Amino acid sequence: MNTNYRFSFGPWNIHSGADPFGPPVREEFSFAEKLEFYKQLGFDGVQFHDDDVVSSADALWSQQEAEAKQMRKLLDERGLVAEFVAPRLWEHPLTIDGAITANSAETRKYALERSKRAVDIARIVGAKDLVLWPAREGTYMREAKDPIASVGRLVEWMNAILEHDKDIRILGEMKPNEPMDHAYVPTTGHFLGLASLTVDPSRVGTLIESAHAILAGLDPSDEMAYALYHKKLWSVHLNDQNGLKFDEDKSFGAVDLRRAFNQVWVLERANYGQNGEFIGLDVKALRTQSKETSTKHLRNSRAIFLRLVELARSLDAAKVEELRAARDYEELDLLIVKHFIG
Ligand code: GLO
Ligand code: MG
Repeated sequence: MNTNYRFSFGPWNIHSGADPFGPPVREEFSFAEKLEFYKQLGFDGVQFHDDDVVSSADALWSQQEAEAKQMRKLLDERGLVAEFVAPRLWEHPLTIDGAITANSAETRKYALERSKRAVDIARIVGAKDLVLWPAREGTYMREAKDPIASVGRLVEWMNAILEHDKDIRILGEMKPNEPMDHAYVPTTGHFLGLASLTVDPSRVGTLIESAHAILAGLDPSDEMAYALYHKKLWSVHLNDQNGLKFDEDKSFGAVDLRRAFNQVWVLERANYGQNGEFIGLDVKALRTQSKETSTKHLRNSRAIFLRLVELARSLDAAKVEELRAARDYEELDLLIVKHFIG
């Protein structure tokens, strides 16, 4: 049993509260200030986008290299580790209609070169994983791109990354929609199918985000179990989601405690974390929070996770087996609910 969970989050999880319908509502903490929150809140791992590490993804390598080394120093001094680097391929003027699957050859070239740079940056900050969240790799309308070619382009991108660096691992973080209407590779299962087509499937795995599974109409704990059976669950983005809306990134367990419990239970049973995997959070503070109270969602998500670990461990496993054998799921239902409400 893993008794020593390690937690991570990204600097974007402390934010100024802007949404598509309104501007920021609180002043942004500087990156230096954000870094100080990690240990204070009980976190050891930092998740990065490439341009969280370097000031510009388009700058010269000499500048990026110096900035990445400086970041490594800041992490080392604070006893923090970089969990992963994700190339932020969805904000650049060239990637308005996607990056890896864009119709424009110039854009696809940009996406690949930038992603290779992200791998080089990962190496310097000490992260062994590159996360691919294919934000705009889909369409607003079916006729806009060639869907078969698009799938192939994702495989070609993975192959080029795997060949660029012999140690890097790629973690696909799949999401069915938003910002696009439909993503080409909407779920973990889709992604693992593609992973098997790459030049080195042993270096391609997944990061599963609770909200993304829910948006796909799936149960996050079953998605995690599926990846765990494949030995491909290399990170998670725990959070919560109130049904089929925009990606809410609510605090873990804040909407559906039982659904959160089942994620913890499946991670516990698989001894998740034994190979250094992080409990990553991808949570957003509600827009209504003040600046001073805008890190509570991180504190709360971590605390809820740890409380659910206790509940997973104190659940009467023999009783669960007995009720499974008797096929008395009404009684099992009550056992679980009583375990929650005492
Ligand atoms: C958005 C994603 C996003 C990623 C991050 C790292 O829906 O969850 O926050 O997790 O960019 O790849
Ligand atoms: Mg995420």
